[in-house]
Amino acid sequence: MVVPESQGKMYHPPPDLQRDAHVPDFSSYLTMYKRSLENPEAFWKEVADEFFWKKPATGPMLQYNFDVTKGNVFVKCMEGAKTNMCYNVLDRHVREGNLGDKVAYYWVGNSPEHHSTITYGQLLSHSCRCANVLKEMGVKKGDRVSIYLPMIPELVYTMLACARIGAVHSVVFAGFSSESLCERIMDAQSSVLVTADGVYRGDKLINLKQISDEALEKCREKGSSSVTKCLVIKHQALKTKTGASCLYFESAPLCVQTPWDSERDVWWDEAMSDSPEECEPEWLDAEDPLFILYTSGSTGKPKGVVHTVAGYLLYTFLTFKYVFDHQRHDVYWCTADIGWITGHSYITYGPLANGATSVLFEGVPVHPHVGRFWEIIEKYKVTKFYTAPTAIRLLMKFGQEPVQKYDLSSLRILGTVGEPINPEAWQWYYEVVGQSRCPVVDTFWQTETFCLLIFQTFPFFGVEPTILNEHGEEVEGEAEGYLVFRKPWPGIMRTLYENHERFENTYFKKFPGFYVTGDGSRRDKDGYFWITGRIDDMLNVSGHLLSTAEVEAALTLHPAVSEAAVVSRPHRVKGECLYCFVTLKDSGEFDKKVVDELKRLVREKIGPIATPDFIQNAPALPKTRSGKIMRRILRQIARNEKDLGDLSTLADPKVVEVLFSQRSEAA
Ligand code: 6R9
Repeated sequence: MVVPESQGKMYHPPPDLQRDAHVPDFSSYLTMYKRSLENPEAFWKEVADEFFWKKPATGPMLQYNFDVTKGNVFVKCMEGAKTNMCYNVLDRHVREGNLGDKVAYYWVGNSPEHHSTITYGQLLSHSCRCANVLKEMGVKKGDRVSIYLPMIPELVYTMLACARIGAVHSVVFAGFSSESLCERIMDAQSSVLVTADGVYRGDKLINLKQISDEALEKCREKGSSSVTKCLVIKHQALKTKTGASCLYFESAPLCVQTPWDSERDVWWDEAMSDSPEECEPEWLDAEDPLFILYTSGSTGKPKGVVHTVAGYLLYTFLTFKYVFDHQRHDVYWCTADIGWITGHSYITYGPLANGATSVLFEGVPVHPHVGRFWEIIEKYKVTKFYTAPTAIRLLMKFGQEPVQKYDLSSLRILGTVGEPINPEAWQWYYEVVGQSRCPVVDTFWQTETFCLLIFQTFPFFGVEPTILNEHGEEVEGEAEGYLVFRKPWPGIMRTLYENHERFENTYFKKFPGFYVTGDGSRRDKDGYFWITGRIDDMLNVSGHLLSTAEVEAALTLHPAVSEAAVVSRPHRVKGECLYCFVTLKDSGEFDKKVVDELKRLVREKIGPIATPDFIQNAPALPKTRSGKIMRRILRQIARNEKDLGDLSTLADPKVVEVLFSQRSEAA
């Protein structure tokens, strides 16, 4: 196992983990990897053999064109085959694998009082009943269904129900505003919206039905009334003793009736109660769409990334199996929200395709106390745990004590995703959470790539990354530049919904013949890939290219720092200079001493060229709802540009005001 290079050490997995693993060592991995590139047809065919195909493929495992100058960009996997995702992730296990009684999910609510267990058999029956409800509402193959739900089991039932009848689901994270929901409903032209009356996130009540009503009203005002039915779940946490849905507001114990349109709105419980448990799957073409997921894109209209049935099934299955080394008795937990791609691939489809047992967690890491994650790991004896660097940095702030209160001896493998992980966070995750015994798997991928691509700084099966310079030339050996891919893998996106031109322009125009990720990467002398962050996060200081990620990693090595974000600011002499936003741990005080120490640290770790010109105290950083730092906004704060444009993707817009008021002009 390799770790961020600045640590300069190799960490090896414990021998028992290695002995029982699907791939026991790196050389076996390399043999399989080489085979996946040299003979993709045989490699993917073997994977496909794990699943049920109503009709076999007539075309090859993969066909594609990545070169815009030679015609339309396309990718096809197993053309001619017919199958069904829901059948493969549920019926196959229940009917053929005898897993009907195996736990699919341990659901854990926002409040520790709320929890339940769902077996594969129950998941199948709920999904079929929901599929019948949707059919009853007129949903047919190819129709879009928008899902605006918190992390409750009904979210998974609805996704699988759509997959069963060939409807295309579009899950919208339940923290988005009515404006964002409306935009996504309109783009997808969904005919049904599935939502809940409300949900508590921590101790904050989110009035989902009201937001949904506002979204539908906004769509109507904009001339779009595609949604004819709204299916509404009564959230368990909002049910009163009488069973009525009731929204309590913090300020007053007031029961507010859920807003209702009796023509359009249907209660889930009522619709499900007499819905039949049998539902014949719709046999779909391999290349039929499975879902649309809008990327959180920091600027412009969201992009409706489209993924298709067969390619997704193969890739989500395989990545989950190998990257987390899935074993039959594992209890796996990915803390992401299903509203993001990580949740689609590694809470819903990947684990289910493998017949895994997962934790489905509705809450937040610090409610009702800062040891919530560790408490859940202890209770369910979680073996594989997958989270984001931002969550690790948040929890690090509270020190080791909340972690050490719990028994985490069940843990075997830890994973991270979403951003580059800084060495400080990596070290804490490895030593404090994993007790220096669990490998930490860093996984790099994107909504567009569907499933993970590079893990442990090495590509996954079938994936061949390369690095291009500014002129689009491939650079060999040790190099840094644009991370691109010359060939597809089964799970790559196929298009942007109803906008193939934008798809080609965004990802394939810059360097014809390559899928351009938009990320930068460095390849070291051993051929490992180190993601340096979004290309637009690169800085050019006095002609030296620096990645924001490496400066951030240096800053977070300081014991008082919990998080840092670095942006560029124009500089008369250097062209650009570094402006750093630094969040201190609870105990830390932001003073000149810390600023000087931080500057020294960056100088030491990277070199004098990277010495920050500005370091600002940031009580919090502006983040998207999926936890990504919005550097665009930080850049504008650094430049004192007040017109910030669209802030709708921000989780907490108040952060921006605070940062403006504390701008640092001191060099
Ligand atoms: C899965 C997901 C994609 C962007 C991607 C990159 C960044 C994700 C990363 C990482 C460094 C990692 N990213 N994982 N950067 N190391 N392990 O997050 O998808 O929301 O589409 O974001 O996230 O910049 O291009 P998505």
